[in-house]
Amino acid sequence: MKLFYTKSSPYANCVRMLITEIGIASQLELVESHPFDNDPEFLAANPLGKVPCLSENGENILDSEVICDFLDANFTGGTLFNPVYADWRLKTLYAICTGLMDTLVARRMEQMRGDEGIRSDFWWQRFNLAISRTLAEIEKKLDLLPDEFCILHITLLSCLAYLDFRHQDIDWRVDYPELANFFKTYQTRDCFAKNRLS
Ligand SMILES: N[C@@H](CCC(=O)N[C@@H](CS)C(=O)NCC(=O)O)C(=O)O
Repeated sequence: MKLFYTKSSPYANCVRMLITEIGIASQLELVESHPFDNDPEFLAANPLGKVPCLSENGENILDSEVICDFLDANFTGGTLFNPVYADWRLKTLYAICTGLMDTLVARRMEQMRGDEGIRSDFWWQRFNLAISRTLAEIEKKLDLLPDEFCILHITLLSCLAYLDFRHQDIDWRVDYPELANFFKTYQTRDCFAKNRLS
C-alpha cells in the first residue's frame, strides 16, 4: 500500500497517527508528494490533487476519513471507529472536529492569499469566528470522549497541533484550558510524538 502525503497536512497527519497507533507502518510505503508539484502518479491516484491518498492494488482510497476507516476496519476490526459509530453524539462531535480541520485549512489558504495581497477580510473574520465558536463547543463536549483512545482523539489532536503549526496568532490554550489539558495529556502518546507536522 502506498500513501501519498505531506508532513504539513493535518488530514495526512490523522492517517499517519492512525498508522502508528495500530502498528502497521511496515505495511505502507509513504510517498511524500506536495500537491502543488502536480506529480502525474499522484494526480492519477487522486484527481482532486489533495493529500492524503492511499493506493492499494490499483485501487485508490480517499479522503483521510475513508482511509482511516479502511485501515482501522481491515487491521483492527474497527477498534478506533466503533465507539464513534455506536453513538450519534460522538459521530456529530467527529463531524465537528473534521469541520474544524476544514476551516483551519481554509484559514491557512486565506493567509497564503494574503501573501498575494488578496486576502478577504470578510472570510478572514468568518473563519476566525467559526474557529472560536467551534473550539468552545468541542471544549464543552470533551466529557463525551470515550476513555479508550479512538479516531476522535486523533482528529482533535491533529487540529490542535495544526493550530500551533499554522495559526500561532490564535492563543487557544488561554481561551480553552480544557483543550490545553487534553493536548498535554495526549501529546506524549507515541502516535502523536512520532508524527509531528513540519
Ligand atoms: N477532505 C480531504 C481534504 C484534503 C486536503 O484538503 N488536503 C490539502 C492539504 S492539507 C491539500 O492537499 N490541498 C491541495 C489542494 O487543495 O490543491 C481529506 O480529508 O483528506
